[in-house]
Amino acid sequence: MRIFQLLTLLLFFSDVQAEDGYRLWLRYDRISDKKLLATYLQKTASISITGHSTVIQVARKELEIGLKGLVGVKPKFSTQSASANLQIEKVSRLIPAADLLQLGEEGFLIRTPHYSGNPIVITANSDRGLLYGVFHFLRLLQTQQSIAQLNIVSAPKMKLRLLNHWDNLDRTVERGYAGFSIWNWHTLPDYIDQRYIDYARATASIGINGTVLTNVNANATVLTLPYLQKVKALADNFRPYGIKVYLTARFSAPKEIGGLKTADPLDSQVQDWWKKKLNEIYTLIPDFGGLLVKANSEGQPGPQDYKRSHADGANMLAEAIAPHKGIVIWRAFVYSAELPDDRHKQAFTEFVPLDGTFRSNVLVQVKNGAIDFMPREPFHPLFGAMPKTPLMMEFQVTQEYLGQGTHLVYLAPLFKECLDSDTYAKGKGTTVAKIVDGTADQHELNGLAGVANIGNDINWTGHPFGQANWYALGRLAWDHQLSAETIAEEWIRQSFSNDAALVKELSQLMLSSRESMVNYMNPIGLHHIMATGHHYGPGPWVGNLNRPEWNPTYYHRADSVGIGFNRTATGSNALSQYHPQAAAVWKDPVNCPEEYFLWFHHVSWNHKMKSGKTLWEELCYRYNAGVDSVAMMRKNWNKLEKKIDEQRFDQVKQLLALQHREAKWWRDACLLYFQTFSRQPIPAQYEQPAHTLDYYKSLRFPYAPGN
Ligand code: GCW
Repeated sequence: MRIFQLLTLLLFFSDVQAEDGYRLWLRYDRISDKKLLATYLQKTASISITGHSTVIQVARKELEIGLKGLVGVKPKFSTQSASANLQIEKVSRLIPAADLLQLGEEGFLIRTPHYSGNPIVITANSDRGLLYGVFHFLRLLQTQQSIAQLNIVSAPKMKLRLLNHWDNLDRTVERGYAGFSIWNWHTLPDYIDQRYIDYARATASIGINGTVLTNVNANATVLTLPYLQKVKALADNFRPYGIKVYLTARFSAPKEIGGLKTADPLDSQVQDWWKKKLNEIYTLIPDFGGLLVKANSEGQPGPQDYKRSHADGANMLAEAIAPHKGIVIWRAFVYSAELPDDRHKQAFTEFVPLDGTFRSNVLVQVKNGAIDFMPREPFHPLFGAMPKTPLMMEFQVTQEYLGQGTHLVYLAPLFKECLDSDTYAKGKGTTVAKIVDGTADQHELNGLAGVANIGNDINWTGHPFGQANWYALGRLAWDHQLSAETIAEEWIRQSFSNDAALVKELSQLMLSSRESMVNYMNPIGLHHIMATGHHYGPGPWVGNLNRPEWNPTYYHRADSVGIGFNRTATGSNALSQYHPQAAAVWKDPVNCPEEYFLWFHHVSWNHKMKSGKTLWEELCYRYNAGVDSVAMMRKNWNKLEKKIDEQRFDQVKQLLALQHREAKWWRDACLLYFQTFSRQPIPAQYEQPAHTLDYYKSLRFPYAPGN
């Protein structure tokens, strides 16, 4: 072989081996621990798997890929369970019927029954359950768990576990920071990109069972036949992974693509149009999941354009989709330009009176907080306030206000904080999680969704650690009792390595990252003070936008006396929308946890905080603590150089430097601006701003992504 060819070949292989992040948490690298490897080899030496469905084929394929990588042997499959070491079978006779009962439709059981030799049994009531069991089994191996005596019973706590893509048909992604949309609408339906399959594998591996393909700021074109054929192609490829597709419905579609004069939900022609449209969709995609709707919000059309209510709109669609057993997910993210009331209160005011009027196949999807995916937000007062309506959770996985594509921010602590909050709706302990999973009010229909952070970047999420947020969303939708720590550890072990010291270091880095971000962006309950439009970086001075509640000045209310939004009875009284016991936590300025202080109170610059510092000093301290913690993250990351592949090490190193710079930018811009009100110096022990306030105000980012 010529030297040139050899070099090319070498280069090719080194490329293939490179950790570009494409493999996500499904890397399946060889088990390094020799003893474990021997056990795994023995336990998987022969595998029986019964059934022929496409779901079973996918499970087999994943075992093949997984075991080939992890133990280095292509598994031998048979349908004869008696002698196999690993027996994968629906409704296994080795497992008592009562145990199967608790698994429901999608759960699984992995057990080493003491009798009948020593096989491992993976069983479930459905093929989808088996697939989840297989993914879990592979996760056990990847995270190097003992599989000597297994007894795992796992069933999802939520019925609907969805990704919401805010992807447009032109492949731009609203609030997307990882390139363009992974859906290549132009080449669909003929061309099935391998990425679609790998997306389905990763998504199914964490238990997600539905994907809304399109942006909630919807385009009716996706409901036209040529596009529905493209949607069908995706649905056909996702079905074997237990993933249903959903679409966003533009409320004015009957006018825009149906030629009608109105989209009034009480108009019989409009109703017929939707019925026919849904028949068409279900003819192509018999298991189509349903429609997600953003209506009368931020300029989107909706039933209120015809003086009808949100329930009128949702019920009209729900009726049209009901014969197909589909559902309608109606978003509660509404606030109106005309209403002078605190935006915090508007969704509650609008939706609570509608409780009990929605059809049984409607869920109302509520963002975790009442404003908008802020770094820290109290839970949305709607949770617990609409007992007759299933409320679905909407988390943001893409990091619109949370560092976009440049900051390492692990979001599981944010998700958990909300899910574990006590609404007191049915007495102490009625957590948001219990409202959302349906247990508080016995809703069989229930679910959790996350706005996807996925794009066509080689590593899917832009920032390599963005993958952890996609992972965490799925794991928490499956089991919201998992801790942020457990999820981080699982993810690290699969995505980096099982080296105990590395796992510890990376966990610490991830688990502290959300609090750092809160400190350098929005400490002490500040919120919505980012720059206009693209929302990249700070913009607390912005006060000239048409709608009052789009202005940061509306939220922080800084003046010569102090700063913060008074939402108590002497202010907007948003607190009155919470259960009195929940409100009691925040109501009293003396006891209000300081992380929510300026969210609920207007506080004097000289107020003495728990630390003994004045509010102004505390603000300076927090912003600096945020920056310092990013400096610490950089230092700790650099120590890991020998333990992490070169490619990702370097990528994250650069991104952390960027994050450090941006954290300083947030700190300096915000402190300089708030200083114009506090009229006090930034204490000398802190690094002083590098530029003037005018400089920060002059910065422009016309092409910032995601806008
Ligand atoms: O957070 C805001 C975003 C919008 C988004 C909207 C929503 C899809 O800035 O880009 O629109 O929320 O959730 O509807």
